[in-house]
Amino acid sequence: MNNLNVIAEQFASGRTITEVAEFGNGNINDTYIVTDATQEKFVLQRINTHVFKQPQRIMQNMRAFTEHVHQRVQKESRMWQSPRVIPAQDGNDFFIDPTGNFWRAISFIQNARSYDTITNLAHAREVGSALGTFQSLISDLPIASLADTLEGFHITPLYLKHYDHVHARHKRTPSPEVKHAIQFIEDRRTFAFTLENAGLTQRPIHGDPKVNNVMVHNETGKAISIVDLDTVKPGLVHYDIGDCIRSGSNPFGEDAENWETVHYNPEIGSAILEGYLAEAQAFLTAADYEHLFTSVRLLAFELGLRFFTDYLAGDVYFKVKYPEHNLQRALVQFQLTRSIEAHEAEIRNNIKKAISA
Ligand code: GN1
Ligand code: MG
Repeated sequence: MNNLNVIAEQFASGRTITEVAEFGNGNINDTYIVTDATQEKFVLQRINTHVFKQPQRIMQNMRAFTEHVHQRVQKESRMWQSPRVIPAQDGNDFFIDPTGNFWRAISFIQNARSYDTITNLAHAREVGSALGTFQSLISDLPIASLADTLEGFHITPLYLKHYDHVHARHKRTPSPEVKHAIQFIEDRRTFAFTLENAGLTQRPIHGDPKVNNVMVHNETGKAISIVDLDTVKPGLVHYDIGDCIRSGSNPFGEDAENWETVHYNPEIGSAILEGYLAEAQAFLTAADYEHLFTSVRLLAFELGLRFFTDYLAGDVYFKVKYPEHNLQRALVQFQLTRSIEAHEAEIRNNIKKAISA
């Protein structure tokens, strides 16, 4: 028996564990799928406490919103599932192992899967609709009831400040690709402040609604859940819709082999937006609509900035599979940003059409 089995048993209420297998491809936490002797499954995760410095806050938030979401889903008879927290043997909703690692378990969404990239336009609409549904289900939670699980998350000016700090200390001679990234950032300094300076209202948000966090039912093809709830906290709904569209509209994905070929697909972008607005129109305001285009452009730029900074810092935040991984990821997001910029008029037009539909 290895350590992972012993840890999984903490959450298994005495059932025999038959398998613990790596699951998904998260960039921060380590995720495993645990199977017991009756073929029941649950998800076991080691929270990266270098990133989430107060992981108890994540569990505190999960307690607050999961119950709320379940009640609303029942009342509104929605086809929607939200992962539940599985308590550890001692009754806590986490387990700290002897070496200080922070573990938690959540229920597995049955009969569903996620995809790393959009498979067709119906899938794109489902991804947008999942984000709208989730935001709607938590929209009536007071933001004061949610703790800040990750300070500064999605505040682009703070990422820029951190980049300046790291860049100033970086001593290696820049390669042509690094020079390109540095110039790309320089050209968008003012832009980095647009959303934070817009005076928008904070609401409960998901924080990480990328394509592979949306669970699609195996038979119906309908989105039935959105997972990865660690960054549900107060924020701007724009971070969410911007992130969702930047993630879905890039058909080659975040790990595209050749970053120069990366582009924004306008049909996918519009389909995500349509799916989203069908749910979100009920709670969005005119001021919110004004900044939708900015959010798509900004979230792609911001993620590129975050990857690039981490590359310069020596890969201390995102897990990497090879030495230049964070640089490649950054170049992909910057190329996507450039393509989003080239499609500005069309995207703005599609937003107008989607709103009036
Ligand atoms: C991280 O760990 P993962 O893959 O769920 C990151 C997101 C990024 C994403 C890019 C807490 O999410 O903000 O958009 O990588 N999460 C955190 O793939 O920083
Ligand atoms: Mg995540």
